[in-house]
Amino acid sequence: MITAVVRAFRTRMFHLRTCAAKLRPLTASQTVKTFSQNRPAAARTFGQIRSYTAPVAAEPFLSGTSSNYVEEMYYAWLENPKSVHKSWDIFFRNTNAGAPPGTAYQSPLPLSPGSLSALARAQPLVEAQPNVDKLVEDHLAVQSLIRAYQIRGHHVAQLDPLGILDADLDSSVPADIISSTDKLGFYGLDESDLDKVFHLPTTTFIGGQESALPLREIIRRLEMAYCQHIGVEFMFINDLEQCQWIRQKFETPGIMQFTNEEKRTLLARLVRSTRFEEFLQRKWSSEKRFGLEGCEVLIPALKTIIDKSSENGVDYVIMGMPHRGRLNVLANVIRKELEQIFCQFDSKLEAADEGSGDVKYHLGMYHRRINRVTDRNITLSLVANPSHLEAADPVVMGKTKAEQFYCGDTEGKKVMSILLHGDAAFAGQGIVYETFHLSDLPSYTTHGTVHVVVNNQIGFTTDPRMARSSPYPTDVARVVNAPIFHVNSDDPEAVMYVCKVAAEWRSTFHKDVVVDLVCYRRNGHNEMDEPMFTQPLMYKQIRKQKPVLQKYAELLVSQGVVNQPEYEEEISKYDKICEEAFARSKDEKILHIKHWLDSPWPGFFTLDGQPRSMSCPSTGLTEDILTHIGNVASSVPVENFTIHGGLSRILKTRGELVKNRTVDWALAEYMAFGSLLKEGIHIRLSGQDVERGTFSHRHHVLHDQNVDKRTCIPMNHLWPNQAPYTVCNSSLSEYGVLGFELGFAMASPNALVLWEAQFGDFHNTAQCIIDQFICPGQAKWVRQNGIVLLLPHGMEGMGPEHSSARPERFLQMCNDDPDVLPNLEEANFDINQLYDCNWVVVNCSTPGNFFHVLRRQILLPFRKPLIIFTPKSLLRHPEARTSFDEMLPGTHFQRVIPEDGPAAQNPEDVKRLLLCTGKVYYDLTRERKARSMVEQVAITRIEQLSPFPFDLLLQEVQKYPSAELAWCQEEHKNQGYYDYVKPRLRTTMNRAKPVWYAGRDPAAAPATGNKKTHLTELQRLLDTAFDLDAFKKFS
Ligand SMILES: Cc1ncc(C[n+]2csc(CCOP(=O)(O)OP(=O)(O)O)c2C)c(N)n1
Ligand SMILES: [Mg+2]
Repeated sequence: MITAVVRAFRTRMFHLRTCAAKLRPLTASQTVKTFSQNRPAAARTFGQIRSYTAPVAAEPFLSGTSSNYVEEMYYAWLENPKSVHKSWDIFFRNTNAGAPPGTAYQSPLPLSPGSLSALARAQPLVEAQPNVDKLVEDHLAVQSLIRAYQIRGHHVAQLDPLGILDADLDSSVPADIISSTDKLGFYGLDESDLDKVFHLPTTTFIGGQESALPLREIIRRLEMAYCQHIGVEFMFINDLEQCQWIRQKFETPGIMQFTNEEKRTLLARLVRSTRFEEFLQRKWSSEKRFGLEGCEVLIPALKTIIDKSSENGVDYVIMGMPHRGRLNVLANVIRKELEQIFCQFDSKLEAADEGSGDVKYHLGMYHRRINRVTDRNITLSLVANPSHLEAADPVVMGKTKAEQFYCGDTEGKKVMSILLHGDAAFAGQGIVYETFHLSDLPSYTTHGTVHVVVNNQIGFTTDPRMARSSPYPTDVARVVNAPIFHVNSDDPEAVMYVCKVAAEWRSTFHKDVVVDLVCYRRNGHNEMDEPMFTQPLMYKQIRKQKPVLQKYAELLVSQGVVNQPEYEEEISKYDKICEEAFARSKDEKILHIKHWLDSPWPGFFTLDGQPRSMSCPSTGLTEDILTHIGNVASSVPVENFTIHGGLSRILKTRGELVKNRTVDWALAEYMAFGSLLKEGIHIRLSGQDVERGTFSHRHHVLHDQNVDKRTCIPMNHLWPNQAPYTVCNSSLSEYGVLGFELGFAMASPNALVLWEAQFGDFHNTAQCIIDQFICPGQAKWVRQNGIVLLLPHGMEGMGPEHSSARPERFLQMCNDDPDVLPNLEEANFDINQLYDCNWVVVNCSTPGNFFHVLRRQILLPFRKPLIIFTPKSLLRHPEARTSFDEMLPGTHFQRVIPEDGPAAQNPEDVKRLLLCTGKVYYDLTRERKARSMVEQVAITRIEQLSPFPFDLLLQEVQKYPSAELAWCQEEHKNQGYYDYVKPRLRTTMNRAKPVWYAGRDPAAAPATGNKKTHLTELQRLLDTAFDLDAFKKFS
């Protein structure tokens, strides 16, 4: 009750303060000019002062813990004397009227009948005086002033080590920050108020043990907290506890203290960071390495975050970072053997692994070691990344989520991620925003990421003033209320402090936090690059800039924390380590990319990294299993759960299908998932609206129609001890979510991770993940990945936007050779082909085949990405059904479904063999039947487009010796599969026949927006497909 009352008072006071600040008329000194005053460069002295010592006389009135409460009541009373209890009204009237201490108080009368009239009779001791207004206004002004520093102090913090640019790209000083005494006028105060003592509100910690301070001291302490080498941005956070936590961390006098031991560790880490780059520069002066010079403090910063997190229970840190300083992070944070890094500079090194590898500053790493500070085990993993800046962000998140999931870390207490960013990329790349939006979603949260920005105030050659419209490069983080700690990187202790706070924030609140290391780049973009072409002034200053190691060493020597010989000894010790490793690196003749794996899969491969077999068992299931899954899929497996009437009908239809021993698309998917769950395989299906399914066919999450948010996932009620099923509607992001799922799939081979696009064409906003990770991932980084992409595809007359999942793009990126016929006699040809390919591309025409290919994905002894073009109209097509018979033990995924009708009985008489894939099959068979051409035309479906089933197609082609061969597709000629299939078909039959085309003409758009045109085009392609003279004119 009391708390509620106090809260009400506080709210009221806040309102009062804001209004007071707004309503106060501007004084003469507050002309427009004051709002854009230039920041006085030398107005402040920024020597670090870490303790606050000024003695302050406390006011006799209002002291102790109750003072804030009383103060708030007082202000409320000033606003409206009736808003407080009568006894307080009398008290305040007496106090303000000048009653001496001790006499203002009159005991409140007991609250009994009659007490109100007694109160009313109580008289003030003296009448009110007019100076009350000034007193109150001044107190309010000081509170506003404190708040102004908390909100805007960072704008004047000295963050740029070069002293050239303002980190917020704005040189003006906010009008409410006291950069000179005349600015006190903004608050209605003047110089004479500086020595007056003001009571401090509960929302500040600058007082330490004191509850009141002279104004002069208040301003000094605020400057110390907010305007030195740390700029704290946090007042946009809508959570009082979190704000108080941050205020306490930065305002408490003397809080930023380091022991001599900590200072020495920091120096040693700076030595390693600096000397590592110098060593590389000495040995390979003309090699690109994207050195860290100008931000050497990054290494101790990361180590501090890791130390602190380890102390708080974290034992696995997953990191993602761009090029800058990556080798240094590998060497000095992850502790990759130095010789392994150095040998990468040897161009004569031969690759031992399959694949094309990647440059040294993109490779990943996984390492388990003891954290020396905490003496606890810690595993560090740096995720391999492409050049595409920030693309690895969601991947790191997904991998982190998976590692948390598999070790039961539901709150992110054991596994965490750290993401590093460049300033230009952090501000410019939209994926940063998309990734932030995953950070608090139940199925995607990793319970807080620590972001570290290497803010060297330049992006390649571009000045930040040309590269972003936001004040800071970090503003994107504000969308998730992440606190942002800007820090001048030439102050290593300030950097360590904010890193420590960032790690504590993450372990306290489990939310994202940003450390913005404002630094510089000593060299060009890379070591070969001339920065003076474009940044002459900046680089003149940089040439004069003393390296941070030297500065800090001098500071510690002057403080007597180390002496010069000790410092030099530390340097030569590390140089020796580098030299010895360099000598050893010369013995390395072979490069094993597998030593650079970011996610090992223990036990999945043989010790030398090979699959345990080269075969795939049957993907069929017993009748019992099929029936059981079917029954659960068509029921509500919990009591008293009311589902929607429409859904009841859907489930009833499902039940009938099961009784008839058949499956449609949704049931086929159920069977595949449900059976894998039984086998201990975790399944995760993620994407926009996947729970119900965009086309309302799936319904994996049932919603109780009577109880809000009560849901049931029947898939999780299938078997005792089954693996968990995760199905999650995602945020509306393809790039972020696909990257996330790819990362999730990296963590374990024993999971089926699927991402479904709402419509297949939307995958193009995730193109970077497809082009840079999924397609070439194994070739570049050796790591296999079994992610499945479900891409709804098909020409249904819905216009250009929802028709094509762009099969041509995926097929163009397949690594199989169109002109070379593989050795078809090879044992396990199909599996070997799968093993060699970069990804598998399928377009199933039956639910049964969809079921088999999903199961095969896990039953294969290796992992490859699987791209599935999934249907829309076939989800409900009465012919698109599969009998249980085709899903029983012994059955397999059919790469090709050959013609099995009358044409196949007399193949010699067949005039045309139509080859197709996907749903056009149903249009073709309907048309063939209508034209009574079932004996003249054979229709064979290619279900697995890539790797291309050369072996099975050879059999098909040979089976129909007199038949013309035509590829039929509903997609336009320059799209779809034609360009992929045609050369391969010709290779299959040694170019013995032409491969004709029946389909739409080339076009720029994937489909027409006009339904009638769509139907006309369809009819035209069917006419061509069944006109046996259609190609005569060409032959
Ligand atoms: C998506 C993307 N676009 C462009 C590039 C080319 N590029 C490489 S580094 C770089 C500048 C990056 O600046 P910043 O993020 O500030 O990092 P810094 O190099 O300064 O550490 C650019 C534009 C890229 N790698 N990725
Ligand atoms: Mg930069």
